[in-house]
Amino acid sequence: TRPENTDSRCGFVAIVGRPNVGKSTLLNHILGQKLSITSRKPQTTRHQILGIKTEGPVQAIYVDTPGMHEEEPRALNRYMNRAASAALKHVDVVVFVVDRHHWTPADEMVLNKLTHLTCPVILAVNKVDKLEKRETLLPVLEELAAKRDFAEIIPMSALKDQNIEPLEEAVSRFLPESVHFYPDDQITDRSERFVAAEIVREKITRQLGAELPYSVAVEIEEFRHDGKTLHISALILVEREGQKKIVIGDKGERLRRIGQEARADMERMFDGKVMLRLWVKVKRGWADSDRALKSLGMHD
Ligand code: GDP
Ligand code: MG
Ligand code: K
Repeated sequence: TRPENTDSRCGFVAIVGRPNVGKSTLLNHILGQKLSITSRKPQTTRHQILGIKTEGPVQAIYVDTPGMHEEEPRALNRYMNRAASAALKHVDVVVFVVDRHHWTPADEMVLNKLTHLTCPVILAVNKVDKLEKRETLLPVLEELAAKRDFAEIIPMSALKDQNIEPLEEAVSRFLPESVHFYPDDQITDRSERFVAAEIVREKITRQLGAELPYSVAVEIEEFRHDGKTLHISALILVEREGQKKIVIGDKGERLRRIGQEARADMERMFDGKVMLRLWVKVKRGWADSDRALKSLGMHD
């Protein structure tokens, strides 16, 4: 926190949008760090993540909501929907991310959840790098503008880092005057353990793609610094024996690759030598059980 002065601003920013529009990619670019995992598969963001960006007098605290999507009977999806709605209640600005090339029923659903919000909603029209003709953008923007009274409409590309700065400027204009809630050098409220687990989960998702649904959880069993090296043991929980085989791969090759890639990221993130050990265990039906979710720390 800094002493109160008139230009000091601070507030919460929710990034919302259906799965796969680029919310995590955007957050990662804004923060310049790998805090929120991204992949081609929807629903990879299970937790509500705070990423803190302080620039001079402005501190923006970003909440990356899990993808909003149709109700599904499984406990995991119920949890994700609750988390998504809860995230919107106490924010100062909402960034609604959509894909420039199609508006879907899922976008409509997210828009409906924004109906009663009184805070400004900025529409971020993402993936404009995929536009073949620039002139096709204008009619799309006009069509989107008619859907709600947006505070700003900003075409951008999270992936190619196009127009992200104007988006951040728009966000900071809508943040209230306030002292900063976090120290200016803090980038997340998440523990290093949490970040370690997210890194492992990202590598699994990237390696396995469509072979594995979102039925993988990672628990950090050991996180210990011995003065020279950071020792991390992570338990990978899957739902079925067959999934365990897939994660481990032929002669352990896949698990080894997941470990190598995760360790490289961890050494960058934690700025030092990391010794990483991975275990795979079958925990039957964990995605179906509310109790199991609670034991994994995923409850609201
Ligand atoms: P989320 O589910 O909304 O968090 O979406 P992600 O950030 O995980 O992104 C989903 C996919 O879209 C990934 O393959 C990203 O690389 C891709 N993506 C995100 N932003 C852009 C963009 O601006 N342009 C293009 N071409 N792809 C993007
Ligand atoms: Mg995401
Ligand atoms: K995703």
